[in-house]
Amino acid sequence: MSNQVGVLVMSYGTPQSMEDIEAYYTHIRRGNKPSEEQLRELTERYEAIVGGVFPLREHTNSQVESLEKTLAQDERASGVEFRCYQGLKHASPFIEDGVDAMAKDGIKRAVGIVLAPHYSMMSIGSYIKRAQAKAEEHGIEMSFVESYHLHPKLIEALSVRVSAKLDQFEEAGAKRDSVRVLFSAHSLPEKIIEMGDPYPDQLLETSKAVANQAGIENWQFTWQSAGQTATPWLGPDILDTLQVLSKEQVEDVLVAPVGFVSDHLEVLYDLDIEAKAIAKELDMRLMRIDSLNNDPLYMETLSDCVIKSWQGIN
Ligand code: FEC
Repeated sequence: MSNQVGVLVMSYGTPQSMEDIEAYYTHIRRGNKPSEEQLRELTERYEAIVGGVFPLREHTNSQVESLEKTLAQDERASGVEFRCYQGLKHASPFIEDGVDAMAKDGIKRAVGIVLAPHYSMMSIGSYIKRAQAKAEEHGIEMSFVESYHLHPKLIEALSVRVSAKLDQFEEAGAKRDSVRVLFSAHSLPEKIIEMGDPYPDQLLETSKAVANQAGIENWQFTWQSAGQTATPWLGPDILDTLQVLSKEQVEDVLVAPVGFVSDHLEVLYDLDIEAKAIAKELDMRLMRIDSLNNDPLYMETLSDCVIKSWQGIN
């Protein structure tokens, strides 16, 4: 029997090039092409952050590569070769392509994990559904990591980042305790609440755990990057939160986007450009924690979850 175990590492996906933005956006909109105005608006956002390579592609590639190396070094994996395959939700190589590649290599057992720590049926749930359907076609036995939002190494990596930026605030003359820490994540349509989705609670749990570990009390949670659709999305949005904080005379804000693990559009544009511009108008100082990208503690979080999931099917 082969000692190879496939690891399907799933991520949101980003266009390959500027010409690819329309196809990418159409995929996100489940086959409906965006209007010219929507396409122009998204293209402009990418133009503001892309210097050749789309950042999310670079980070996903490097996370998949680093995870494979981290797994190879884990003693619990001795005698087993974990082979990582990339599967993207909205771009090539798609989730189904990743599973096809595993089948082509003769993989019979695999673990699926998403580069996003919090479970929602609209995010992780849909990644898993697609991977499972394809794996069944190929007769691959797969288990999945559904969330890892309280993994001690993830919490440590995030709290170290929060503390490091609070140090910077202090060095710049701010009082540590008066910096308001805003934990944030991608908003989703409000209907997920009625559906009993664990996403909002898991995000609050991560925020509380990081706040405890970093020893901070001056914090709150806010949403970001909501879509423009007719149905309401979870709020308050970070841009509105900044307006409220300004009225409360808050001068220093540290954003910790704990729902994301990489530098990409929603961080590099929505926070670093859009939110920073609003903060400037309001005469507030806004900083953001560094993204995890391929931080060793994050890689160890993923590798621990993969191994535990594999042990369950082994
Ligand atoms: O850098 C990049 O190229 C991609 C950045 C990116 C990430 C990301 C993560 C999440 N999304 C989630 C939910 C939704 C829902 C819709 C939606 C729409 C977009 C659009 C772009 C986009 N998302 Fe995204 N998301 C990223 C990018 N997202 C671009 C389309 C334009 C726009 O609305 O701004 C609405 C779909 C619809 O119209 O029906 C819902 C969630 C995450 C975090 C979990 C994960 O990574 O899977 C949830 C990164």
